[in-house]
Amino acid sequence: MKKLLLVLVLLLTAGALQVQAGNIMGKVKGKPGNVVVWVEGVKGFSVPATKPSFSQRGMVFFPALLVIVAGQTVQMPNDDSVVHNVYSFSPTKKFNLGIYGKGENKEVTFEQPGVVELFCSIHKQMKGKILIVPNPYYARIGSSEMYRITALPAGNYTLKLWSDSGALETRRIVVPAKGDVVVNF
Ligand SMILES: [Cu+2]
Repeated sequence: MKKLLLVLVLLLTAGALQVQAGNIMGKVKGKPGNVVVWVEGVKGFSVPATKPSFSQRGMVFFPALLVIVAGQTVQMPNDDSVVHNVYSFSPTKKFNLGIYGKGENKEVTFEQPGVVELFCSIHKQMKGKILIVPNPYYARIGSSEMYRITALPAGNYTLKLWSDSGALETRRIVVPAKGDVVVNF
């Protein structure tokens, strides 16, 4: 009898600890430019340990738009045979890496969410953007115009849509403990 009780208690505890998670999916139509959808207000996630690359290659920034999670560090290697001087005046993150040459790499950590515009003081035509989202629950919209953000803890959140052509939209959403919520833009 005691053993049975112990088994019951263990089963109940395991059930309570199981995270209830749902998915957000939908379609984004007719938004020009690079479009990103992300969730605000998520608690209890870890920042990816990877260090994405935002390089100088062929006299342009590559990629032209990089999306990262707040707290991530970005590598900015010079893959050209000429020197560059990468800088940002954006309030989200101001920095100036100084002049550096072929094969050299510098790293920048972006602590807060927002948009950072990057330039090179030597080559005025060089322009790039880094979008810093608050957590790993985001999706870039590809040519299918579909997106899916999975395994989100159940709860109330704000869903944001951003485009580098200027669109910014906000939706209040409720993520169920199981299954999908559909949000179209
Ligand atoms: Cu340059």
